Amino acid sequence: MTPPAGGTPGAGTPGAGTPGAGTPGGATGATTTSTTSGATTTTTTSQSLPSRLEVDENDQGSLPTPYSLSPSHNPVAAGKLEFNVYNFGQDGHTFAIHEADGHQVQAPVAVPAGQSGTAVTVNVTLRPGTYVLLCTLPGHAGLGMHATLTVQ
Ligand SMILES: [Cu+2]
Repeated sequence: MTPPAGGTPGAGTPGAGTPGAGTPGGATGATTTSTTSGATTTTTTSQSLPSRLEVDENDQGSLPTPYSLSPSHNPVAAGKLEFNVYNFGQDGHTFAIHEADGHQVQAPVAVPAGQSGTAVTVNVTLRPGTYVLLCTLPGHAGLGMHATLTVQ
């Protein structure tokens, strides 16, 4: 299953707010009560969270943490998730998912060097919780190649 080259555009579909088809005349229509009761928007619906994300691995940053692993979205929705992992480094890496306690939920998948234009796709179903995305090669996570992902 090789995804088409060109890379999936970074999600971010702007919320095209469906205009509320203005049916005129309706006196007893749905009254839209705007609940603007605070500055911060609390996440209530998990439906709006993405279930597909990109993960960028790199090994060419600057010291002391030259390695990095960055998910494009966080948090993400629970359930079936599609991780598209890219390697912008010069060495091969892996991609694995652990639970917060270290229990492995996704075995390491190789993400070879040169994998910067085409993603290695990993499909996994995750329950709500906190997970660690990481490269499992010796020392790499310690050099920065890991990230915490919230699934809700
Ligand atoms: Cu690595």
